[in-house]
Amino acid sequence: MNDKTNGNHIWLIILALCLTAAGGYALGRNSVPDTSTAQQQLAELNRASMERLIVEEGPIYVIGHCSPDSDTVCSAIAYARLLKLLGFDARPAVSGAINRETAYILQQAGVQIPEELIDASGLNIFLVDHSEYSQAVEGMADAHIVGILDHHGIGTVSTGHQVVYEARPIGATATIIWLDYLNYGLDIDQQTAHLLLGAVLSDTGYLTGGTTTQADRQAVKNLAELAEVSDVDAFYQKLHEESLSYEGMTAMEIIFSDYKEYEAGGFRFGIGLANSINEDKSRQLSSLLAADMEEAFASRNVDYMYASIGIRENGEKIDYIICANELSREVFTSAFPNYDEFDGTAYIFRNGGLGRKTRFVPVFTDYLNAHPHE
Ligand SMILES: [Mn+2]
Repeated sequence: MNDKTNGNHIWLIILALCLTAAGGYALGRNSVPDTSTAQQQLAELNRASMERLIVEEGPIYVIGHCSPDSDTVCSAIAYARLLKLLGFDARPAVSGAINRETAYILQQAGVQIPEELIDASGLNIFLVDHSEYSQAVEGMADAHIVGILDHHGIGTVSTGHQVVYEARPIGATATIIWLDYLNYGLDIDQQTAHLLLGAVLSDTGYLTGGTTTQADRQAVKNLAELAEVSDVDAFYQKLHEESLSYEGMTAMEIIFSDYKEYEAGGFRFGIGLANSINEDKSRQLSSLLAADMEEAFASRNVDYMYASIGIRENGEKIDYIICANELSREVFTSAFPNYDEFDGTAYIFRNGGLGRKTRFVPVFTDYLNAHPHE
């Protein structure tokens, strides 16, 4: 190799290093690279598409579902910040007390618990993580819905006027928000990154859940950098421990800590989720919950009610399903005749379990629609 070629090589290497550094910096900062006018133009067009958001007098409240989980709460805060960056008067809100896991994420991120909204009537509302009146705060039917951001099936909420409606079949609403920041060319601050990271980890079970996509994996990588969380494993471990801690909670509080209601075929049904570390603990928890299921059922206006206890052992998902009463049991076993075991209290689903979003609700909804209310 002569000197000239060698010199060229060095310059090429220096150029490549500069480009890599610039690209890395731009990605790390989550901003649109200066070199890409096409991307800048796209970001401007995306921002422009939000200009005519139809807002009535007063602020926009960004709010998730009742029995709020980490995805719902963190998404509300992160999306309210995005709307503010776009020039709107937006405020995050919650519908009910937050759980331990969410409290831990907020505390780590250094963010306050959003204000609690009791009644949505007459307010501008941007819904995140749900589109179902039965899961929404009181008065939603009389609210002015300005937008919906979700990763579930299309619910009952409807409007006559134009809205922002963005739904994607991915692991977390927080991942959609991460994508929106990218698409609008907006920077994600460290606090927001911390919130979104916690939410994606929580909703995807650290990227192991059935709804996880490449977008969720990339979001976790990027958000961990922006949040300066160097040990994601340890952060998730702590979240998981908090989510498993039912210390000092009554059976009723556990049943309703992550509880959602649905409508299908003229019926209403509710499913509460709980977590456990192994099958022994699941059996203990299922007898504790079973004792109060009738009372839980009586406290809500539903036709059927269930509690589901999930375990993730060596990457395998197992679910224990408890029926509130005889009628709930009859319909359940007709819709799901292929359970692996019934231990006298719970129907056990091994080999992937019976995920609420991925299997339980879609299959049960189809069943009820095929056997509607007389
Ligand atoms: Mn979610």
